[in-house]
Amino acid sequence: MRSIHVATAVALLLAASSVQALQPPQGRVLLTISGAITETNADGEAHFDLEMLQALPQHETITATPWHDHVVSFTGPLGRELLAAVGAEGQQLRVTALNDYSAIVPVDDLQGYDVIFATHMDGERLRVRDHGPLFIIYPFDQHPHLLNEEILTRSVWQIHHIEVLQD
Ligand SMILES: Nc1nc2c(c(=O)[nH]1)N[C@H]1C(S)=C(S)[C@@H](COP(=O)(O)O)O[C@H]1N2
Ligand SMILES: [Mo]
Repeated sequence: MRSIHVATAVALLLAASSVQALQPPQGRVLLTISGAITETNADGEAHFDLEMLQALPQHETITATPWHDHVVSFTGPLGRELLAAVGAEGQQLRVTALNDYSAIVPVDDLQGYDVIFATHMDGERLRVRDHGPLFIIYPFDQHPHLLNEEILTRSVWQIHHIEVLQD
């Protein structure tokens, strides 16, 4: 009996915490996620418009960066929430930019730190000319040891695609 109740409670908790099925995007697609994911809304991929990205739990990171001459406020979805939304199963991401730059980003970075996929800087949409539409921002000022060449190579801007690599 007891174990049945535990199982029921676990199922309810899972239902309450699990992500909604991904709806198709209504607006322009800013980000596609492919690879080892369980949640999709278009041809085996997850497509996100701005509204969908903003519906995810948001985080603000206030930090200096190597690319700005003042402390900046970035906002956007937390990386770990984005991964949860697509049911990411791999441990590594290949993050690709509009200019075809790409970097491998360990999922551990997103689990261990409040890494965001910034959509806004100082309250304004990131345009392509200022590193938009999406810019991976590590919390440099909160964790100064992150300011190293390895993490900088993972700080991809103008992101439009993430592939969750199969383990
Ligand atoms: N879209 C995009 N993001 C990128 C890069 C790039 O070329 N394109 N260069 C990466 C590398 S190798 C580093 S070290 C940092 C800093 O690049 P910078 O020295 O050109 O500012 O940004 C990273 N993010
Ligand atoms: Mo670099």
